[in-house]
Amino acid sequence: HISLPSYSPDTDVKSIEKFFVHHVEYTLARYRGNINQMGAYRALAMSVRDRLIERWKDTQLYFKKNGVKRVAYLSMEYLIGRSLQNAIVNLGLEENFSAAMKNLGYVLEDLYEQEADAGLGYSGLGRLAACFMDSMATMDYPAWGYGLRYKYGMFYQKIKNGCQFEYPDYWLENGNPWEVERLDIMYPIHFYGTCKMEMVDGKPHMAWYPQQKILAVAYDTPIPGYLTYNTLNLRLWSAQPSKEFDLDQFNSGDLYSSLGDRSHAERITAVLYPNDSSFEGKELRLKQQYFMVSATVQDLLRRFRESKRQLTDFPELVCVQMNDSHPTLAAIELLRILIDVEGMSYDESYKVICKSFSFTNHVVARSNLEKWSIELMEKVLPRHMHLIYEINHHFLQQVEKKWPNDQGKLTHMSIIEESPERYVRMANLAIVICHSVNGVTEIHSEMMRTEVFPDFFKLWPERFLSITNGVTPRRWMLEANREMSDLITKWLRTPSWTLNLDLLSDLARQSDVGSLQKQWSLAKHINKERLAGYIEKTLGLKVSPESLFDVQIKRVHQYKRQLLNIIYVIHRYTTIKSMTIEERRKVTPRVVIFAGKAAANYAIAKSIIQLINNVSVVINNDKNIGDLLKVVFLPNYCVSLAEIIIPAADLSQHISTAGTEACGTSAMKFAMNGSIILGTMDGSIVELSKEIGETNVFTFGTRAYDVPSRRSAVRNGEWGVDSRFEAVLSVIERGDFGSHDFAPLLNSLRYGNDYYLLSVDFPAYVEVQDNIDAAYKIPNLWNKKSILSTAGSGKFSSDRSIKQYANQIWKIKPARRSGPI
Ligand code: DL6
Repeated sequence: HISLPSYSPDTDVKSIEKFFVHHVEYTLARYRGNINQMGAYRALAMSVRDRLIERWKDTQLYFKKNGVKRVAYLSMEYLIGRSLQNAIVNLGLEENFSAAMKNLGYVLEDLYEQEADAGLGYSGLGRLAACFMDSMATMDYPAWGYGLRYKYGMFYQKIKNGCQFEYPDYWLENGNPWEVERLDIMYPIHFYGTCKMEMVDGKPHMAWYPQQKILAVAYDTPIPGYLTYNTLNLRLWSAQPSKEFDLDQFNSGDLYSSLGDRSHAERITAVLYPNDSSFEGKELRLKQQYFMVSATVQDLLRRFRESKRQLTDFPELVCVQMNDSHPTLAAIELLRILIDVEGMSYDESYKVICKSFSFTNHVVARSNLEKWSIELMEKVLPRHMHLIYEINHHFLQQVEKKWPNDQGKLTHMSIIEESPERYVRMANLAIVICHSVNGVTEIHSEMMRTEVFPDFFKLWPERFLSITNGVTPRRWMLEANREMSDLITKWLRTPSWTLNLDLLSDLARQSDVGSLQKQWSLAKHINKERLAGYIEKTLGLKVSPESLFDVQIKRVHQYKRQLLNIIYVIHRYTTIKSMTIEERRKVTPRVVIFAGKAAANYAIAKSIIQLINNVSVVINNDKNIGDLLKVVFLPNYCVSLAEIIIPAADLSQHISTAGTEACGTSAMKFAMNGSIILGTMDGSIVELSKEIGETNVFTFGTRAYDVPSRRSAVRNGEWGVDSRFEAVLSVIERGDFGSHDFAPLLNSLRYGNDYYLLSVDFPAYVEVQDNIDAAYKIPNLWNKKSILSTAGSGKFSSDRSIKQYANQIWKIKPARRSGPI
């Protein structure tokens, strides 16, 4: 094992026991002999947190003393999952903690299970932010994460009679031992009101008279790096009513209104908006965004001022990375403060923001780019709207200069959309004010250059970068898949792959070695047994770990095509049913596993969940089929569930219509865990198949460049639909899978409506599935592909992504604390 030399006497087994007992007795006020598993988890988590806090304070002091440039990572989502195991593993102390807990009568792994997931995110960009925090800490970069402390995270999904129901996820129910409430760090955030032009020192000056003031209180969560003393901070803001305003009403005897104000203020950070639903236009979401960025900018300025340098030097000490366009108002807020509060000129202030800010775009379709109604912006943030107009005015002059008299360019590129309604185009704004904008895979970045923002690319080619996403191997391999991690360490003869994932490539050389293959498939089998146990416990369904575990887990969305998968499952089922006994002997038994949430107001996605569940009831109860085919929908997809499923997958599906998935980071996690990829040439699959080798992944379907012409063929009824596909639609229509009204779902595939090309890709999908069945029958071949999947996944560590951000965009350097100061 690689581990840190322990400089603190507090991390030996006896000290861990002592601190644990201290928290049981003094923090939880319980008797040491009378504590349940949840109590034990909390006491343990708090003793781990104490260790982190020491390191984190020292790290901050170290950064400050050395005057290093820092990056602030701004994201509306952080899909963190659980923290206990991650913290203990990153501290390099799992053995000590395990021994200490054993001495006290607990099993460490059981305590891990007590923790609720911190689900402060819904989509890929939220999990990406969490992986990035781990990598920034591990690689010693001076970084801060900023976001919101939602009281209710991503909804809890229950399935009843096949249908998704959403329940609030009050993840703070048992307290959150990882955070520190910082009542000493609080900023006022203003909304609404009016702006007036006034004369200050003989010069015209726009003054904002806001109407509402709410306080942002910091909650800090230490983020430990892996095997480094460096520990970073994730600062999440929570809304509180401002005392002054309460007092006014209180004094006038209006007690209930003052309470009303309180709950009104707290609403801002009450709940996360799942970002598939159209939150555009929702005032509360706009307030959330501004609340987060205003508090953050004030915090950055406060820390910057400690350096005593001039504000024009801000970009030399601070850079800001915006995770999608949601935090773009941060730049406008900084501009406002520099001009209105600090009295700097527009030009000077504008230079500061352009040098400081950079933007990652996670969206592919132009229609999905974020925009805000101008009416709403003018109401909630009138001064910011003025500044946006001013920025647009200067920007359009540049466009006019480059393309004189080109009204089309002005209309398309403007930050303001004029018709049919007036909107602020947040991505356009972000590109204009940032010095760098990046896509999240090569194919996505190319689409940004050619389809999404082609004119911006022509204007500022140097601004456009591509940085392929990555995931942290600590959580997704070392912690989630201990069996395989130990094997990798053994066969690579070093544990350092956890810090240098490129080392995995050496497994390729050994992929034919029989004993490695044997141990590899045994590790997979153990993980499959674990998942089978979970499925039985959760759904009461027995599945055989001997079957091929075929997994698709992700948000449920039409473009991700879970519907194509379930249509194929029905086809497979009817095919098996029509087989003779002799033919059935040749069938590769499969367990097809789904998990994923649909946004609450996304009716078609919810209908897909219903269909999957209805199909599973029919197939799983068909005695005639037995273990040849099982279908599983695991409810409440979340990080901790993914940690059980991913290591157990033989095959994982990433089958979005080409050109619709910006990246898709789950494929990286699956490949790292030796799952073979079944995918379309979209997002991360393009690069994964290059790294793993095209013959070792199963790809199929329309390529992105052919999508437009096929779409138009479908729309015009010129595409001949495969009879097997149509047969499946008919059995659904006939009611073989329940009486639920699947008509809207079926209609989305017929009459020229098949926008995501399921009918077009179906024949190729069936064919590739046959190839998979055949490959699975040859264990040597399959195991080799599985080992090669892991061997080829080194590029997809988030450490590599972060290094690229640091070198190419942020221009920051690691600052590693070598030990106690
Ligand atoms: O870049 C992270 C992640 C990608 O892997 C996904 O392909 C992409 O869909 C996702 N995008 C978002 C944006 N919001 N929405 N919807 O999360 O980003």
